[in-house]
Amino acid sequence: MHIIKLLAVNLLCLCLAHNGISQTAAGDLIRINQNGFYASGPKVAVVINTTATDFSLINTATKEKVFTAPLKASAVWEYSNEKASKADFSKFNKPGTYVVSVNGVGESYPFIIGSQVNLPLGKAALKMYYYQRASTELTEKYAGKWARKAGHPDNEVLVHASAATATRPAGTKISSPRGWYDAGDYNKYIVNSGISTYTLLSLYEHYPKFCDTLNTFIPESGNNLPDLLDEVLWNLRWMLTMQDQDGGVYHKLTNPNFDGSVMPHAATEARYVVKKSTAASLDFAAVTAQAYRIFRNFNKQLPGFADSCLIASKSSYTWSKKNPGITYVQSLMNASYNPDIVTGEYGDQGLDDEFQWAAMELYISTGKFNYYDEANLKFTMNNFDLPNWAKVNTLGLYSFIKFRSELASVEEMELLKDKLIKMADSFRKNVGNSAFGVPMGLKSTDFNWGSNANAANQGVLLIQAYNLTGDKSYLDAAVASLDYLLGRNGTGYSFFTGYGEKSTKNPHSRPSESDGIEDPVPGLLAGGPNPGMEDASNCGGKYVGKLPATAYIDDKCSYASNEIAINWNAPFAYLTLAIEAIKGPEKK
Ligand code: 9MR
Repeated sequence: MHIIKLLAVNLLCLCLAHNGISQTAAGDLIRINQNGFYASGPKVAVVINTTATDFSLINTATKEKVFTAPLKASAVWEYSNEKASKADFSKFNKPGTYVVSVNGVGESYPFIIGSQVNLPLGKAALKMYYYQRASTELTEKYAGKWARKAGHPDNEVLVHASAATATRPAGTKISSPRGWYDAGDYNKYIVNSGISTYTLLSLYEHYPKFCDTLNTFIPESGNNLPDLLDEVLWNLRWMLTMQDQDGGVYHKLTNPNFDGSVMPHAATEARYVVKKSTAASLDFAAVTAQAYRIFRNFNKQLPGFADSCLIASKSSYTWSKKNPGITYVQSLMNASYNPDIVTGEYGDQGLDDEFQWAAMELYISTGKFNYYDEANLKFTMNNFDLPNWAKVNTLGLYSFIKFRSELASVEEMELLKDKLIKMADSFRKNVGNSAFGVPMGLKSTDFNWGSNANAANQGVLLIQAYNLTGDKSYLDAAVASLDYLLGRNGTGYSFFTGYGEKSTKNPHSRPSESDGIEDPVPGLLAGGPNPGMEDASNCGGKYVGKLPATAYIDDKCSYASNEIAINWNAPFAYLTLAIEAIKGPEKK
């Protein structure tokens, strides 16, 4: 029976090979980081549902078999319901391009072994923000075949009735240009800008020397600022325009309805700033406090800019204390004001974490004890968790850890360090425990809308633990998060456009949907598997996998699994580039 089955499989493979698709079939069964591995680091693939006992590496240039080793005993990954056998070739460290080959299965997609393997991806992840710029043309020089006309000047934005004040009544026009489009849609949301901008600024704050030399080839490249900061300024300057005269910050700048699938210049609906919210104001306060710390070192290039950030931060924090519970609930807002707004909500009912984050950043930036007291650290140690747009206080924890030597007065510093290490330990442990060898899936809730940002943020958290302890096993675990995102996952996709033979090709992103160019804009991280499948009706039965780690479709219909977003790319950019900053070029 067994032999008959094997023969049948081989026959099937031969037929597929004849049709030129055997590579794909085999590639789908050998899940591997399709970008590659550091010569000196761990290198693991997982082989699905196989009875084979060993695997080999083949050099794609010479066709030579260069390494053979046994497969590890298999285990079932509960999130994809697949039996996974690990192929560990960490010992093999010769630079080159290879495939993993398994008898009866075939060959994996190709990958490289080398030095600085994630540098191109990190730069592409940053360049994504250039492609997301509102209010500007993207020229061929910088955007290549993805050049496009300017869209959304946003210099005449209407104050929505929900945001009206005596000095800015409904219908007042304000100028609020620049900023990054949030995601596959063209709206600009402060809450989501908060965590995204912080994450990119942290990359700079944690690795300034490395970032100073990063060239992402944007129009500002070669001016007197690092490219990363030039890019962040595009969004930060927009954020600053979102502050009302009383210090509060508008929740978002948006059309009433989502645009159709058109290029930016063709999306010309009226735009509004809507109701000020406490979450937006506090996220704004945190980011502008952090920006002050970074840009005060560039006062010559940007006279007064850092100071304006700090002033803006303090006034939005003060506004939030006076208005501590103004949540953004779109249905309620639409019941009271016109026109109805139906774009992304970024609604958040729990604001303790936003208060804590803003207070922590302001304390680091000013040294003023009132912010330290208001951060209320003593009683909130259990409230830290993996960050996302709605849960932000762990970002403040990262900043405290980073500035620990300057924060001698913080009594809770040991507790904070302990908290970070405990969180990192549980993710690191999952690398050893999970059948796919990844931090992802510690909790089943890791798989939700934007799950890939959870994977990337787990990597970012592990990097903080590495920076605190110097323990290399945290760094290796962070690299495993990248392995997950680039192919060692329940779908076999590399979720990063432009990198990997089987990578996301049809992201839910209006420019990539409507530019008439086959290749998607490069450097976009797809949202990833999401068993919620909130777009199932939109995607007409196209989801094949429905399990937590397989509920993904590479189709532009899928905003719930295949959209792109600034808060998903940011931890990916941080992760790839922090790893590069730490490792540097490997010595031969
Ligand atoms: O990332 C957001 C996710 O956590 C929410 O579950 C989802 C539904 O509210 O919205 C996501 O954010 C979207 C935003 O509302 C509008 N722009 C696109 C964002 C990514 O899909």
